[in-house]
Amino acid sequence: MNDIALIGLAVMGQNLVLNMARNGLAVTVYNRTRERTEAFLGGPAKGQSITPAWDVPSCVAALSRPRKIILMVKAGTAVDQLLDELLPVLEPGDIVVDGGNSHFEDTVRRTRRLRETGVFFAGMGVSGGEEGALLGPSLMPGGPLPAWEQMRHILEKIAARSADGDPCADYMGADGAGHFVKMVHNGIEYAVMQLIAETWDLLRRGLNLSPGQTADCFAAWNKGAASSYLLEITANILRTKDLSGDGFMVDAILDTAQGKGTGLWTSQSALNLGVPVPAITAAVEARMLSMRREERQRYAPLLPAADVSLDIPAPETLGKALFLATRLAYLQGFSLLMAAERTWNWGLDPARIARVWRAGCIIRAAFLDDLVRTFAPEAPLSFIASAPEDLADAQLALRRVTTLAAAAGIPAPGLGASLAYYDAFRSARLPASLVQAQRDYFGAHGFERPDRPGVFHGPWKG
Ligand code: NBP
Repeated sequence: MNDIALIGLAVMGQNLVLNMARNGLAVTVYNRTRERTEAFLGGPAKGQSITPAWDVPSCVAALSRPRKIILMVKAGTAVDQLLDELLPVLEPGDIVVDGGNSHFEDTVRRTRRLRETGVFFAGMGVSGGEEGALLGPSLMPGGPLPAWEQMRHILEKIAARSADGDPCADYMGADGAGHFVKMVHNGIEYAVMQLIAETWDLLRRGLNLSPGQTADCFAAWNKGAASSYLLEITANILRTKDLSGDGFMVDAILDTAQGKGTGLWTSQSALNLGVPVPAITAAVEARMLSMRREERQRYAPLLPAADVSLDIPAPETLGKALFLATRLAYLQGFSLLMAAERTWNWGLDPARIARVWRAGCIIRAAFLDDLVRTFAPEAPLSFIASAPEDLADAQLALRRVTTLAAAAGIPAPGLGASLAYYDAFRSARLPASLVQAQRDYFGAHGFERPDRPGVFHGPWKG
């Protein structure tokens, strides 16, 4: 009898299977299209403790009880179709883990559906791309606690390990918690990628650095507390030459960025929960604007350019600004996670989430160690404000960099949104009083006063 089955042998599924086999697990694999299974067994899986199944019932029959099955299929109807096939041959106590990028609301629905059958359904976020799946991903399982208790020894074995040896796999909480955490992970990923891209644009167009110099900047910033996987790969990307020409690879790539929707889901969920995540939303919108390439090409020569002179900041200033904006993007993500916890009581724990993001995933970053130590859910900004002298310097840098962007006419929506978010928190009084007055003027919506209780109306029309 095998330990576990994996269904869905595209790139992520194959690599997770190879990871499990390398860690001593006996794995049964099944894929809807037979040829994919055959190619896998004849190729990368050759000589490993991996056995094929050619239909769902024989896949389940090959497993020891309770049966453990991981789905790595395209998110959406594929998961529901597989559950329809699996349920008739599963028994109470068996476990189905959905490791795809499912929307958390689908996961909540499926968890409820399976609860009635006694079969456990666990939605699990998986991050790290193909390489992570093979060498050690960050795993964010949610759903019923007994499913995690049964799966824990397997997931901890195949997960990435942080520098202090902790496995980057932990229980995120009930129902849709695992997929919600993965969705927010991807939202933060969108934001940080956009912040890096804007900073690169400012280095090139604002400071007129050569491609090699921009790569050197990102490599230099990828040190100590500021180091991260995304900075590391950015330096590597910027140094890569286009083998079919004589320029750099990044310049040969069409400037339209797409996405699979998880950034948009994060913004939508944040709006639904009433939590501002401006850096994430700016990143989603920046991708949308990038897709309007024809219009940009058409209007570029027609719209007047900026003509403002200012002191150009040194590249180090951009590095400091980027690091602060990056931490503000994580802060927005964690604020969203805490709002989800207040709404659904899944048991989300910011420190546990930060711990599983320390290795294996795309947003792994050295400062997550600090975040694990200092993050206080009741005072999230204390994470940013914990080193006031550094902050004084960093906020000045972010201010100078957004000024450069505005003066040079280079769009930097993520950096600008991050600064506005920061400034909103340092404004003891915001102009919302005028908005309330306007609402009361035209709609008699009423307003409150800080000096006395009650709801009031203004003497607007005499
Ligand atoms: P894909 O997302 O491209 O999905 C392909 C797999 O889904 C194939 O095995 C395919 O079987 C199967 N499938 C489909 Br499509 N419809 C099916 C159905 N109705 N019934 C059964 N199987 C069906 O693969 P992937 O890129 O390896 O990603 C797998 C999951 O992991 C996705 O949810 C993805 O969002 C998530 N994820 C991906 C990454 C990444 O970096 N790629 C990272 C983290 C998470 P077939 O061979 O018969 O067509």
